[in-house]
Amino acid sequence: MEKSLLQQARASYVPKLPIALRGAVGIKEGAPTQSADNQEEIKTLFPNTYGMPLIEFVAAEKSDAAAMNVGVILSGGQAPGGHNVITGLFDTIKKLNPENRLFGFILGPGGLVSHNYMEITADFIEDYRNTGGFDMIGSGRTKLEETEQFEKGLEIIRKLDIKALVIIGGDDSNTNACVLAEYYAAKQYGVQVIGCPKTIDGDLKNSQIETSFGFDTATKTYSELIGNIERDCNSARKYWHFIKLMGRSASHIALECALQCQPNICIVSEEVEAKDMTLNEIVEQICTSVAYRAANGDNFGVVLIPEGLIEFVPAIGRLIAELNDLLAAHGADYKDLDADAQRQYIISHLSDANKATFETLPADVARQLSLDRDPHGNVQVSLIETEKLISEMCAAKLKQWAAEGKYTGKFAAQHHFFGYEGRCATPSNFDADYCYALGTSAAQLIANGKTGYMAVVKNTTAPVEEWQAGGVPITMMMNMERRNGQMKPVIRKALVELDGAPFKAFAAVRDTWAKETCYVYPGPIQYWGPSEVCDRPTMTLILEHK
Ligand code: FBP
Repeated sequence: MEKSLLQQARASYVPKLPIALRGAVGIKEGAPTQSADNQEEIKTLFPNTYGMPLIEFVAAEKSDAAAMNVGVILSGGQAPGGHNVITGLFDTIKKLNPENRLFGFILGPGGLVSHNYMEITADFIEDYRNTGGFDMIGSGRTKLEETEQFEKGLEIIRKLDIKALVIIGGDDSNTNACVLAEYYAAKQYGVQVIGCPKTIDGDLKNSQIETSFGFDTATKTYSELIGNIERDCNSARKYWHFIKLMGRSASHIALECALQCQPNICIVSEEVEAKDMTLNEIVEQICTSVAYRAANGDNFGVVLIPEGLIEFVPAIGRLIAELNDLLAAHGADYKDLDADAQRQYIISHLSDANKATFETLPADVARQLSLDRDPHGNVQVSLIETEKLISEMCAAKLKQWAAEGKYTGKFAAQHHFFGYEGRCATPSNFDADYCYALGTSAAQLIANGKTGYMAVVKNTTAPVEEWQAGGVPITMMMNMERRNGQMKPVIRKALVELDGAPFKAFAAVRDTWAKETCYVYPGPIQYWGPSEVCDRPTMTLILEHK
């Protein structure tokens, strides 16, 4: 691998670890836990892994661990820091016993089922320390949920004498990790399964998980780009920039970037849903800012749009729910028809209210909503050009306002989508340290015989030495939700809370941002330099833990 100069210098960064994980590690067990909701159903579905206690790691005199081989899987979308979870895991199992071996399953959970793996060796792993990306072993979105897949996986687990699997993934992948842990426990196979909280989306968090890894680096990367655009926009003063930001459902990324960059407008999907807003009302909100600023001679601005917005507009959300059921029950009847015939089939099967919504959407957006789903049943919102849809609707509204004499400015729009460019960025110090600690914790959970746990690290707004590492039973985060037309046990996704500190901080100042030019230019992630610049956590984390 040819390495850039930054990569070469960054390779020697030694991630900081919480004190409890630096030497020999012991565990402290808390009280039994309960699931987030639907306790009786979750308990019945997970009889072997329900109710386990929280675990905290503490410094110990010495720790004994039996020899063990471990398998690791990267699952779902890339997030900066994944490689450091693996280096933390590798270094710890080797420290526990140099004979221990680590196997990586290639291209995600599918690698376990198809027995596609490689051994991660000391030489090999050196090239990946503190690097972004998941290219060390690749990632994939295969959903592990069938008994046949679990049994197929067991064959290779037995062959490689693997004691435990570490699944590094988001809410869907950790839900599957929990199902797998329960299955192997019920069968008494003696195979442990441990999860790690990954996703740039920041929506895998709760009372026990402060943040998912990758959110810090991805939002800092986007904020650098948004700040650059703001400065360009404030220099030329002739464009409105519509920027769609990744985050499949929750608006945490958009909100964090807004807090860092202070754009004129940031739409928060959760607010749109709570206020039962229509697309037209969102457009009016933006146009009001455009018209106000134009009256002051400011024909420029920046609008942030979360990529999940479309699903949160209540009328469209109701349409998607019906489309999901239709897809589950009759998808096979129409998925191979041509585009027009598919559209007609769908229209003829929808309820009147949803049919009306479907017919008003541009054809490509309607098609995306009705057809393509990822293996977990999610609408692929990254493929929908919401930023163009909204800016075109704004242009039409402003034209109408101009005709009515309500607006006299010039409106020229530029469009951007920031998503993939943040997912593999070189991890910030925060993510490099956090991920290394998560990998170390996963190894310690395995060494202590735990299964069905997620590795966690808390108190992350304090200096790293004061971080608290441990494990949380995955069942504790679960509830029942409707997926693909059926009620399923899943990890509850954390959406932006409208009474939470980050949203309130934003809501308190956004009217000023909409009228004036208050841009902040965060600049690029810094890896060396003053700690207040290099080690600072996200504003979301700081505000949530004030
Ligand atoms: P995960 O939930 O798997 O971490 O993925 C997050 C994400 O980056 C979303 O923000 C985005 O909508 C989606 O993945 C894009 O998926 P893909 O990489 O398959 O295009």
